[in-house]
Amino acid sequence: MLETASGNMHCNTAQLPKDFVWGFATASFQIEGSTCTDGRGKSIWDDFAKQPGKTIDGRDGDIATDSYKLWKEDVRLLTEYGVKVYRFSISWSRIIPLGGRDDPINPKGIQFYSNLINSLLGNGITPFVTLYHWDLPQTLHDRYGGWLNKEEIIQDYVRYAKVCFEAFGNRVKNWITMNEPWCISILGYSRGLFAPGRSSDRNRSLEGNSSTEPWIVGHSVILAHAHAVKMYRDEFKVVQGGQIGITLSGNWAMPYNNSPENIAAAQHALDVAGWFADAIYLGHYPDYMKEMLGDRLPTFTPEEMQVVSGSSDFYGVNTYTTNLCKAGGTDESQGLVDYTFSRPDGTQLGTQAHSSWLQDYPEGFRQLLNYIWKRYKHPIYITENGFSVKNESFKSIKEALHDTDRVNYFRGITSALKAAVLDDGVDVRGYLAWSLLDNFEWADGYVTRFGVTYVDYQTQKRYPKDSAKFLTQWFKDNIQVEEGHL
Ligand code: BGP
Repeated sequence: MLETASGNMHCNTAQLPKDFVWGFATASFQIEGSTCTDGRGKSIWDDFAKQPGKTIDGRDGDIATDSYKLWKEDVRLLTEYGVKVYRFSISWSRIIPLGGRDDPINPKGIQFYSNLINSLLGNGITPFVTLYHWDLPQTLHDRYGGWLNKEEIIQDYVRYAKVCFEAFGNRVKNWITMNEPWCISILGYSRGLFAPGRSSDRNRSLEGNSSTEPWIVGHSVILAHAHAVKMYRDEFKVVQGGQIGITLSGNWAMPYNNSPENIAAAQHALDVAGWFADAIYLGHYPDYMKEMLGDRLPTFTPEEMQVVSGSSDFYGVNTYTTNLCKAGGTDESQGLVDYTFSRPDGTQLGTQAHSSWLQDYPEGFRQLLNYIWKRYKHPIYITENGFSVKNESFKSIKEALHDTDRVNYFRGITSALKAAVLDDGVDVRGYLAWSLLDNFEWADGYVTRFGVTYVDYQTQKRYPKDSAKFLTQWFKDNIQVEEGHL
């Protein structure tokens, strides 16, 4: 564990390097809507979100923030906020509606993203493109079980990636293969909270086996990622000159107190994140995962490991909070370590967000960055970070625009970011806040809002919140200016 980093967090006046990039992140299913438009095929989230009880407000992604139609408005906001980069994801089933390697490509899907990319570049904004942010084509799930079928899914994913590199790689130089494999595996195949909603808990799902499926799925995701990276490096990188990597979940874990069991529990929480990171950056699964899961954890053949090891040019991390970890309680063999936000003396770690799993603790953010840098030694991009203000959906628009808790969150985070980069020497290359807009927050429907832009879902009108202004100003003040751009 690293020592608390709060000491000199607020006294650093130097600036981040001039090539440091910042911006916002979104994901296709969370913003696009128009799920039946221009030949898009179904994704596993389309029908899942419509099943009773799967989203807390009973709403689905059919309209979302209507960004398939209103994307120019989104680009206008990005320009107004003065970002350098924008991270969005491509909907696989817009590009290849049936998903598979022999299935036809949809020219209208290609055209949509091509227009978006051109518009971003025309406005001086660099695209960071995620290939997979959880919206698997439904057909692939129906045909062969999707991520459960390693042999099939690798081939289909690699072909999809190739279509994207061919269509957009002349303009896109920053690729992210997968968003948060932990969520794909654990929330989709163990807890049944995310599509395809499989779980051993028969109150949640009629199908699934939580003790085996998440590990099989995680393994397929790593291999599909690694094969796509290999193909990119072999066939595209030299000509196109881009970088490619993966984005992993990464909340900081601290022991609840100094008991050896709780210290171990905090390390176990980090090791579960290491399920993907250790394989990709260190070339093996963490010992803890191997001990915990035994032969339920698939193994890599030496040939597979050769493809997996080193298969990321950078470390993309989505990080939101810090957990105080406790031994026992939650079943670690399901990849879940029990945690709390209440310290032993009863005080809270930080301000509570609307999301039950999120409190504001910027020191944890700095410690996480140090941990990743020391352990994995790859340049870091923070590919998501943000805060859902409590009950924002129940406030008037006017009130919601003054999102003070989010501003305070970003104030702490940006200060910790600066300390990590300038004082600790962590190689962070970019920061992307979640999210540009309020959007469809998966199982939380539209009730939980993470946007720096308020979306009125009646009119789809967008309104910048105070947090947008804060981030715009902060990055303006805290990144060195390139000569000639004063
Ligand atoms: C991340 C996802 C995002 C976003 C965010 C907020 O894990 O990559 O897509 O949704 O979490 O969390 P949630 O939507 O669960 O409230």
